[in-house]
Amino acid sequence: MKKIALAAALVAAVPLAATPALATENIVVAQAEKPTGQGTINSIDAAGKKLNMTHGPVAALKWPGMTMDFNVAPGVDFSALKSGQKVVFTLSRGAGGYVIDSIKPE
Ligand SMILES: [Cu+2]
Repeated sequence: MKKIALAAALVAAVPLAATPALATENIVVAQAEKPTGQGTINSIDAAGKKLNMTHGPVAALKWPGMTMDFNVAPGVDFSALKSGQKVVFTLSRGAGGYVIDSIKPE
């Protein structure tokens, strides 16, 4: 009877061991589908690679609409953008929080 009890304990342990791998997969999926939003640019700091925007809700991050400053990822060309313009954008997570990694006129 003792052997059977040990086997049952080993089987029961397998799902626990698999849990970290599943969690990692979920994180990869979340990164592949970038949070997307719409907004209106209030001001642009091209040299500082920043802008201020009033954006609508970002469902993927459960963000409500708000006005805030954003850092813009290196390599993003926003020279065609201007204050007052309506845009669509995607975000990616950087070391200091979310940054705009693509942005274009709506
Ligand atoms: Cu915000």
